[in-house]
Amino acid sequence: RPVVTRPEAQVIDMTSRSNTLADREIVPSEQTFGFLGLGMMGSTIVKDLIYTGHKVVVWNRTIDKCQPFAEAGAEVKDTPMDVVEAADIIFCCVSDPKGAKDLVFGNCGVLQLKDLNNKAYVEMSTIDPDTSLDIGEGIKQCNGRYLEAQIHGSRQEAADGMLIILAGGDRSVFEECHSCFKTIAKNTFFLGNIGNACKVNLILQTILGVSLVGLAEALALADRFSISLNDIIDILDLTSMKSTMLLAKGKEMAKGDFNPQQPLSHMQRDLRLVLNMAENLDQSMPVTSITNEVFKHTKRLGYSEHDSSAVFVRSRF
Ligand code: NA7
Repeated sequence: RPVVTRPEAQVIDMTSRSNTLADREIVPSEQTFGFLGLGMMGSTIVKDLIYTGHKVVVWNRTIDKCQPFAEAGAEVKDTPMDVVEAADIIFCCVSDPKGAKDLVFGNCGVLQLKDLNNKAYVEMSTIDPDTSLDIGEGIKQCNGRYLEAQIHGSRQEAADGMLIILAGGDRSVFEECHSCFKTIAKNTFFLGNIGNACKVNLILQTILGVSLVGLAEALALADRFSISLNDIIDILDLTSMKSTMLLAKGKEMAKGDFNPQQPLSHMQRDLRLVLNMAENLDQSMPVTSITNEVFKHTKRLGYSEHDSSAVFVRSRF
């Protein structure tokens, strides 16, 4: 198996601002916002919230990642529970459903506080509807309010303030998050009950995952014929099939540049969640199943932390 170089560690640039912020006239909410999880998405979001004048309290499992935010004016806490005590509305943005549940139900988690006193908890980590229902139930049983706010978009779209927010659950929380959502997103949708936003987000990810594997296989075939991939992309651009995503990902595949905008491990996690959802409904999804296998295999080849477009490498074998 060839040795695969890990992508360079991404470092958040605390000085960069998205161009979109200048046009949005954001009046920051007076409430204090807690933030659990300062990965690439969380960091990008918190940076812009601080810049637009929101009061922010943060926690991250690896504590070192909090330092630049402390310097930028955020308060740093030792545990998720401490963040909940200090904030009115708490956002969570971690890798997966297990991490999201740990932060709520685990030791030093949110529910250790017993009485949330009408505080709001907003789940931004990509999760499945059942996990969201469990978290929502736990929060409500402790007198809290719950909103799932799934963030659809790449790390670059987060940096540009161009995410799409898909929300479900408590409408009052959705309204109270208005200035935060306006800071980070180009559109927000309130989709009703808990679970609906998770379903919509995972359905969109299914379209993305299946499209990427189709693109990768087609470009790999072109490569076998020694047809220039750039020519294929230029021609694709002139057809009715063109889309910003297909063109951007095609260019990345042609260059072999898999700088993680949407890490491959996240894409495979999403497909796994989709298939579990479908399983519960006896819904047949043969193409998605194969797509999941393709991403799983690419992960095994060492491309977990690369962009999802690295699926092209596997197609070329
Ligand atoms: P990253 O950059 O991989 O960051 C993942 C974050 O999740 C990071 O802060 C991790 O903490 C944290 N994490 C992961 N597992 C846990 C557990 N078990 N407990 C606490 N914290 C945890 O991902 P992104 O920021 O790109 O994406 C985050 C979410 O946004 C994801 O669901 C996307 O789909 C949308 P660490 O720094 O490793 O200590």
